[in-house]
Amino acid sequence: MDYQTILYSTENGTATLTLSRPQTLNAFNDQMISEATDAFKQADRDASVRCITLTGAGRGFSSGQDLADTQNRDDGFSIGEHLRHGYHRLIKQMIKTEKPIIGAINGVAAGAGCGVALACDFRIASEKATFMLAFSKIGLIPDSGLNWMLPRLIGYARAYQMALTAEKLPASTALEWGLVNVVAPEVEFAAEVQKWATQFANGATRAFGLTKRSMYRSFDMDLDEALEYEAHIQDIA
Ligand code: LHQ
Repeated sequence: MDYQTILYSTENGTATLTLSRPQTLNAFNDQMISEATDAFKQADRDASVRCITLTGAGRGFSSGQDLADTQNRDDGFSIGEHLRHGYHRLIKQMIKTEKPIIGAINGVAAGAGCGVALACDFRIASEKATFMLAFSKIGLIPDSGLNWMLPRLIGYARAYQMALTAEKLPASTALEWGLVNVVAPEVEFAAEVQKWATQFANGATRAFGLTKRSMYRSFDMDLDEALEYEAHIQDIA
């Protein structure tokens, strides 16, 4: 697949996927959702890829759904169907990709862009990055998995606060709240991302993938089931 809205490259075991519609702060149109989903699939299948980095071109990570694209539609557009056929596929593909995905959050991650950031496994934020549940400003509820992911990551009180206020959460608070793993000054950001990507790409890829699967599965399990599942997966590892 030739990509027009994202950049995709591989080097030294790391695939780098760059959302590339900088004039909109990398807002998702249908094509970008579908190309990003395809690129994650490709990275998952490619045995030479052992770590994936997701970032944004220009000053934003992603501003979420391209609102201009949605507003101009007169084709019986349903948000529910748009989510089911677009973002749900992307988010599920990211979760089922059994390789660590680093979210290199270079700037604002708003709306569905924040959902995509949270579907990454390890988040490195530039000091300039912000996280924003923009939905309530346009009368919507958080989507793209945010209602599932965010309370698990930072607890209900803070997650609901983010939804109600729709304010930009600075990177420093995101770190304090456990929304990101690392914050780096802008000048050191690229090197920091590179450092972690190299470390993960040189690690136990199969075990990293199985750990991701086991941790996600544990969300739906009681302790007995989780212990049994660990034993089963450990045999595979
Ligand atoms: C944009 C966008 C954008 C298009 C900035 N679209 N152009 C799912 C299914 C279906 C429907 C609805 O939603 C969803 C899920 C969602 O994601 S809902 C949430 C959608 N996102 C938003 O509501 C965020 C809207 N954007 C903003 O609030 C601001 O742009 C943020 C806070 C992200 C950044 O603010 P600034 O740094 O001040 O930048 P800016 O506002 O000046 O934006 C820069 C340019 O990007 C500007 O274009 P222009 O031609 O004037 O330079 C914006 O129009 C464009 N842009 N977000 N989502």
